[in-house]
Amino acid sequence: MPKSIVIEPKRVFARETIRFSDIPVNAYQKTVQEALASHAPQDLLSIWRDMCGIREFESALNDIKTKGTYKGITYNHAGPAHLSVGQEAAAVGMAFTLAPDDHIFGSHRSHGEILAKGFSAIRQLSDERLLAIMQSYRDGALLRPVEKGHTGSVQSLAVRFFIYGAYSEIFARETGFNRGLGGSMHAFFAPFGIYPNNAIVGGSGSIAPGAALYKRVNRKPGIVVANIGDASFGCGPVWEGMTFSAMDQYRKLWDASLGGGLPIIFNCVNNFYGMGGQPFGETMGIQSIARVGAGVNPEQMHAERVNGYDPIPVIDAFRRKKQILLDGRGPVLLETVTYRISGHSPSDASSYRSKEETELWQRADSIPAFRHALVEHRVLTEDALDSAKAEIEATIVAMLHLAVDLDVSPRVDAGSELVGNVMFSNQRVETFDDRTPELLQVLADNPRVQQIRGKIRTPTHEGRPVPKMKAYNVRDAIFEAVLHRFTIDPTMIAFGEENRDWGGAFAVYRGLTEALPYHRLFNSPISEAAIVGAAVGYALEGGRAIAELMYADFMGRAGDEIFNQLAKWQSMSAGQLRMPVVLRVSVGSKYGAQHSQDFTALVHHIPGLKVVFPVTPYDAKGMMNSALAGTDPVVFFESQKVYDVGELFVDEGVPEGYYEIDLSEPSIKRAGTDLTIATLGPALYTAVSAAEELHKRFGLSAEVIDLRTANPLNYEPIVQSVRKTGKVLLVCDAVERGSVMQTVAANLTQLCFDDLDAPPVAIGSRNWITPAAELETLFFPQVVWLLDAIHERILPLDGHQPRTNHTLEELIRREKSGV
Ligand SMILES: Cc1ncc(C[n+]2csc(CCOP(=O)(O)OP(=O)(O)O)c2C)c(N)n1
Ligand SMILES: [Mg+2]
Repeated sequence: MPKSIVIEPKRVFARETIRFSDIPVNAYQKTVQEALASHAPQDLLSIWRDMCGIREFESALNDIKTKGTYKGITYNHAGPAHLSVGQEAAAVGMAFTLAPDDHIFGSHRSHGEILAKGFSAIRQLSDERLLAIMQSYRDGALLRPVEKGHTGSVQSLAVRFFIYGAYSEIFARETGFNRGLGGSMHAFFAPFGIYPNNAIVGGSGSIAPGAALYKRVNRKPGIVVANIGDASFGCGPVWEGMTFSAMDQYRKLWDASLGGGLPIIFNCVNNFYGMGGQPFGETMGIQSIARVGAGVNPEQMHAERVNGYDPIPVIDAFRRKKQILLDGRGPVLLETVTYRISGHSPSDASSYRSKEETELWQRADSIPAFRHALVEHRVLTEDALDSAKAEIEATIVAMLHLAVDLDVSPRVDAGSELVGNVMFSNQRVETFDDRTPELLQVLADNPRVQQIRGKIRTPTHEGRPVPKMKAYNVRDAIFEAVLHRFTIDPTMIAFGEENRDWGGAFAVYRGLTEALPYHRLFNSPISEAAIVGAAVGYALEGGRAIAELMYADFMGRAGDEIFNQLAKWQSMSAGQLRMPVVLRVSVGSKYGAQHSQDFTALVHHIPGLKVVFPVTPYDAKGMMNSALAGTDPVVFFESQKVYDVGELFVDEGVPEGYYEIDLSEPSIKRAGTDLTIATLGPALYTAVSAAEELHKRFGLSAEVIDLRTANPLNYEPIVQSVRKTGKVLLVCDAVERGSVMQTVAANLTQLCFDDLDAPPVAIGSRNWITPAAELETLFFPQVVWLLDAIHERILPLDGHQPRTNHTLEELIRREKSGV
């Protein structure tokens, strides 16, 4: 059933006023006495201890970084250290109310948040659970060094473990949370609800909504907090993430039992600075980040600005905001005001602010201020505070000692293939949960399933080619594979622009609307960054997602999410996280310069992505099946030129049942002996036509190989073919400069050097904009180009009169002029 949200002109044009409500600023007005009385003294002591711990952790790091020594420990730390001295109250207040099931995502300046959340989780988890985590996490690699000589409680052991893991991670040690592959800006520890921290400013803004989405769709407990800086509110993806989180459909169209609005708090850690730029008064006009909420939804994201220089108002705010999320009324925007006393990094000379200003904030420093309040109001004695402080500081120094010691905390073996081995998880997971997948109908009743049943899946029928209308095509193949996985894996969701009702941008999903509830298939805002980012967050939490970008051309809008997020979290977690995301991108034609680009080369260049481009129904179904059973991010290119094409190469036809195709395997589409033509994308069909002409006109037998994939790619069958033929032409529809085929040509030159009669030649589209549909034959490789290129550069064709210029002089001319 399509949704029916009727738009009535009469209502739309009725006179009205859009009203905003007041946004509270520093609403917490309890007296210090009242504030302290609302917490147990033991909790207040923990808060104090945590703040002191963070301060010590960061101060030690600052000294190590700037002086190479701290309390007798010497070490030269090469990596970054973005410190949060001054921001401790904000971090501890944020973490205080969060349960281990509540997940935080953060920024490059997250050490304080990580520690605060870790300490908070340690206090809440049972000894058994803590031991189980420490013993199982990386098979006890972080536990062994810290349990030696330890005689205290399990909780104190966990504190040692946690601080040690954090320092080790920062110092790129094998004993770090993520074997040092994350490092200072990306450190995280999922068992305590600490999810990836992001060196891309605002990076968590588009990912954390996916984590909240996971919690809703899969009915998991807990909320999600995205801790992002004030300056990150200038980032498009942050706005997209908020818009995505505030979609009406969660509360208006989704099943109420799922819990309503996304359970996410965008927590702006407002320290008034980017690095040196000031969002208020200089680089933005917002004046207060809380104001942003008013632009996002009628609830104004329940936005509020709180004093983050005191942990108590922050705790109060988080408690209230968490309840809003649990009531299904999210998302929430919180502006937690604090100040970064430390520089942006230890090399920062603070040239952008006055000494007087820093001193003002130092005088108001939350740590001595909190101590003063506790002592003055006789909540805790100076002795109790001092000994808690001394204890945590001693632990931190001891853990720093262990972490810098190369014997205790070695680096990963330099000669090992560790990084290479964790770029992909290469697993096969049938389903990420054993719940019964939610479907709206028996598949036999689905109109699309019924329609496909009547189609012909073989290249010919009763001796004749199959008419287009009757052919089982690429569109059907992708649909079948997607529908199959929806019936197996209850966590699987698909979303993107026009995915529901419309049937997916090019009708690939037609029929899915009838089969799936809203939360498994939904329309997103036109927010490519949030679409990919949410899929990343969803996968990091343990679900499978298919995100769709309507045209490959729009990948730029999701550049960070594709290049820095989707591609990197598996390896930055040292293989502990998986990324089961299929990103469908459709390559257009006929729509000109901004709707017709094949960007395989861009993504193929980025380590950490699988990149495939099937163009036949058999390949599309088998490869989508593999992608959807895997655990790696797959950028799944589809060509609008071939959505309607039936199977032409597999005589037995496309199986109705399930099968998989190895995502690294090229496919020989036509056997031959004189010349190899390898293709990627719809150029396969151009190559097949060229092969036919070569045969008809010149009696040559060309072997046509469809790579089907750009990465990973098994070169063996290609090398075998080229060794046999001694000649190879490589063709794709992407612009020729820097194309995947140029990489393949360069590799084949080395792999087959002794067997080649001519250098490998790569043909692509011209290095131009894609012109109008009427002019496309000037742009995309044509059959005649292939023949001309073979004639000029590989094998003179008897009597052939070239019509296009593929000479080497022309190559030089084009390169020189940059086109
Ligand atoms: C996309 C991006 N642009 C620029 C940078 C460089 N950079 C690192 S931190 C920073 C300032 C961030 O300010 P804010 O978001 O307020 O966080 P804060 O550093 O104050 O915690 C900049 C510009 C980056 N890491 N990522
Ligand atoms: Mg800032």
